[in-house]
Amino acid sequence: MTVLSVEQWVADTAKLTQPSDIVWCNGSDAEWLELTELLVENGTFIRLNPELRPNSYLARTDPADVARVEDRTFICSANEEDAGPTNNWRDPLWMKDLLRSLFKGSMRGRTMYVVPFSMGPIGSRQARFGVEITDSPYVVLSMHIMTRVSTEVLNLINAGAEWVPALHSVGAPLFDENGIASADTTWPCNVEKYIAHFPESNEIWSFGSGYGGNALLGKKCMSLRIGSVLGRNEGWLAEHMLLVKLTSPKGKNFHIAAAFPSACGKTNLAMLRPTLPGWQVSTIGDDIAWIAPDAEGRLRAINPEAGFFGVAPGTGMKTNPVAVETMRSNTIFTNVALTPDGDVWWEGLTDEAPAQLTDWTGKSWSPASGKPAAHPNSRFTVSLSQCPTIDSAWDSPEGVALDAILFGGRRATNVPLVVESRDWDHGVFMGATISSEQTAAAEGVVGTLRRDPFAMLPFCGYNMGDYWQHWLNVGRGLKPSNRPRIFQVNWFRKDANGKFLWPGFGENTRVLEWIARRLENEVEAQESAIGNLPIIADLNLDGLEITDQQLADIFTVDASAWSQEADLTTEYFAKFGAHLPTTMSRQLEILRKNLA
Ligand code: OXD
Ligand code: MN
Repeated sequence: MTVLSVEQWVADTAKLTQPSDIVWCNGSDAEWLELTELLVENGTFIRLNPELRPNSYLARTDPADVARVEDRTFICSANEEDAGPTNNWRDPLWMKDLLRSLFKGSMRGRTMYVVPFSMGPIGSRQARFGVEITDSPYVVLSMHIMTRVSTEVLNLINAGAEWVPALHSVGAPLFDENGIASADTTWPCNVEKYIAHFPESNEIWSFGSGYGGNALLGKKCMSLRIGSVLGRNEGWLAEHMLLVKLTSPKGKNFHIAAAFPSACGKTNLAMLRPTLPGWQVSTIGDDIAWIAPDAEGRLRAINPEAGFFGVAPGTGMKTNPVAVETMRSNTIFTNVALTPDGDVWWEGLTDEAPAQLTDWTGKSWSPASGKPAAHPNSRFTVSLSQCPTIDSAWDSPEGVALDAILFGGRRATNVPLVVESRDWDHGVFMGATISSEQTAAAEGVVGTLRRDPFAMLPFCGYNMGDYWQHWLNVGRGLKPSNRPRIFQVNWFRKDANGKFLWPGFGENTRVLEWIARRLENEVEAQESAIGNLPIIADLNLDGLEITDQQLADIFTVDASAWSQEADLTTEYFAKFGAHLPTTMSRQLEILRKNLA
């Protein structure tokens, strides 16, 4: 689809953005060394104590550039309807004009880096290539970790492979058009931000932010928004899912992909330490899975990423010891706190906060400061290869054959701990109706449902109704016996007093064990209005302190509460008009009939 040569694109972009220098990146150790030294020198990076945290760095962002900016994220398809009611749409010609004016001279005085990268192992039929142009060395280093940066990618593109042009500028030139200089900062960015996607030409243009998914364009922009469009066109699925291998005490392996909205503990589940003896979880990915039918009619999944970009707060020896181990070295930390001996800290790393810290804004901090030392969205960026529980297949070009798909939200009510779909179509309905109750005023009205279908709300690059139909179509193309079984899980149900009913974390293995036993047809399930529930006696609850009442509560299907939820789903589905698959309306009718 991309007819442009990389060379021509780089030349055109340089003409537009006017950098002082162009560097073609290759992902080498020498490049890492050179750029880390540059960033330490200019103050963007603080080198952490090499004895405590070898080859690791702390970056502090501008306080106005700390997260993905969903309201500044745009899908620019020719027809507004193709972006659908869940996306911010802009006319592609209008947006290109605007972006050209913003990018004009935006790299003056800076170096423009050209970063050829692969999402997925180079050589995998499921991998896709991209080239990111950026004026941020922080982005280049993060791309080293998060993707496979290599000259081989450039050679393959020059030999004719498809690629996605991904253009990024922090939007902070060091000179204006008259040559008048502005002072540099340690985190250059622009108050105006645009994260724009052009699904008809597979292009990404990102302006004004240096942070995370706004700037590391292989991640949400390419692997999900553009990826979902490529998947629709080519017959595969680009998903916001973790990917793990579960191994039973008998040595049987199950590959599981799981979609959860952001901030529902995906990284914790991807690195789960089972509490049940003999069970093992090995990690393949914590955020994104690319899933495609293979020649045998099964779904195979790869993790297109090569690193973790995990949320630091709440990650500690109790909640996720594997993540803590993973980031002992070779890690970029962003917006965490600094200890007096040159190491990092964040809320939840240890039970007790150190007496003295430098907080994420660079100010002196003590537990009496009354505010968090690390930003709530502070991050660690580290290679998958450093994860002690990494699965041997993480880098395999063939990926893994999927056995089960899990959908989870953060639901205090209604949704049981685990429920199995009756069939593929019902499973797609479960995915389409994922939601979380709002827990903070900042998210909306507390207690109302935030819909996050397939956990893809901010990440689907086309009309969400068409995306559901695509899921239905992919399932229809598989032999029924080959289709992964679909389950809904909910670790967050609460009792009447607002207390969590389920301990979560490592204890979630008990749910995975039941799922594995279902996959092996070892246990029956009981039908309910919303799907197949476990027979309580089949759950392994050995050593778990949970009362019969709590167990009953966690599996209660309250028909009247579910009817109210079905009404909300009717309202929600109406937004999609003619793009709502009839199968989804039929599933909603089945639900209503079952509840009656
Ligand atoms: C993420 C997210 O950062 O989903 O992975 O927000
Ligand atoms: Mn995510």
